[in-house]
Amino acid sequence: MQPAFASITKHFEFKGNLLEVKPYEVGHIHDTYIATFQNTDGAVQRYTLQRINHNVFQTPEKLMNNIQKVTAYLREKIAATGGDPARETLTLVHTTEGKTFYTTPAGDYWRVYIFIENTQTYEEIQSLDHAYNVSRAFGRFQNLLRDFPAEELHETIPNFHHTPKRFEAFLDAVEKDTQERVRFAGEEIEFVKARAENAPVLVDLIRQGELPLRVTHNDTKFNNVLIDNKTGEGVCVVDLDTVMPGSSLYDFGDSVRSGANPAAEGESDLSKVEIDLERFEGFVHGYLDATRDFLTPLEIDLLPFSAKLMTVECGMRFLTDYLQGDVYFKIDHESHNLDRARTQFKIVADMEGKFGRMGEIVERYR
Ligand code: GN1
Ligand code: MG
Repeated sequence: MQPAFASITKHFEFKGNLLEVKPYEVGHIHDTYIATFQNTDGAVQRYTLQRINHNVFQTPEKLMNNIQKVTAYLREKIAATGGDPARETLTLVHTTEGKTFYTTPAGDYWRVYIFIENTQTYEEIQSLDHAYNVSRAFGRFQNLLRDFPAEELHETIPNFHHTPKRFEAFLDAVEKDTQERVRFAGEEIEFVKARAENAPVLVDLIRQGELPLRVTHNDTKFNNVLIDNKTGEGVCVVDLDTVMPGSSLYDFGDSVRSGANPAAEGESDLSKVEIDLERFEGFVHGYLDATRDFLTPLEIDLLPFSAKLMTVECGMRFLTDYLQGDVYFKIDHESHNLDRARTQFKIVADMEGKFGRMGEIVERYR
């Protein structure tokens, strides 16, 4: 059943009359809609309306506080460098009470952003330029936030990319086997266990001070960059829920995981799934064009490893959710999370075979 939109939109500072609301099927976490309003002069303005998943984000107020701070900071930085803040970062619409979200009597949390026109996201990488532009946009995002005071940000999902803790949660799900699904996932479980030694590499280097802690995006799926319809450039980075202290390697690694495989994230025909090295090159080139000035040599050395680790981690999270009965990610068929896990592990296996070539590509652009 669709929510009663008028009873939600009336709490926000909208101009004009609500014409329509349409579901917008993106992401595995929140419920997203596009709301169209018409002003008295006839002009039409679209907005993105989201019901925050507060099972995943358990402190929506703190989450929205982060987003408010980060977008305000970005707006200033973008203006100072001659950019257009209305297009290059998200703008929240406030409630009539001046808040960044509205809580319904039933306890749902809603927020609204102005829709950035003449841009779109894609569910597949369109070209090598697209890979380059997505990656450069994520790199630029990190560059803009270089001096953001990290201590001002709340950790919206604690230990989000703490791979060893993700690994422990996975082992616990296998051990408990509440859904009796372990019997369907024997090979996948072994695949993860065989890579256990990779899990602590990045968190250990951060703890030892070898890798810098930065303010990062942490959810750099390629469809989290709005692409300009005319120029094809990456205009704006969206989905700011997990912006918090992290590693540049989480961001680079996850963008490669999501975008360098030409098949869908949950593709069940594994023969279509691989790491495409040309796309990988696009990601490396775009990312380094925006970050080469400030990344440390070790961060650059670890780019190929980060792609592998973030793909293992994501696959492990899908598999954990499958074993726990699909309580976290939205699914559209019973084995969806298992299919997604298999896809990730096929990418990992392919990366292991091409690891040397991935390293050579990084050397060419560093
Ligand atoms: C989720 O929000 P969305 O769908 O872009 C998840 C990411 C995963 C991704 C896998 C908060 O991202 O961590 O990499 O699914 N976000 C959260 O597709 O868990
Ligand atoms: Mg997200």
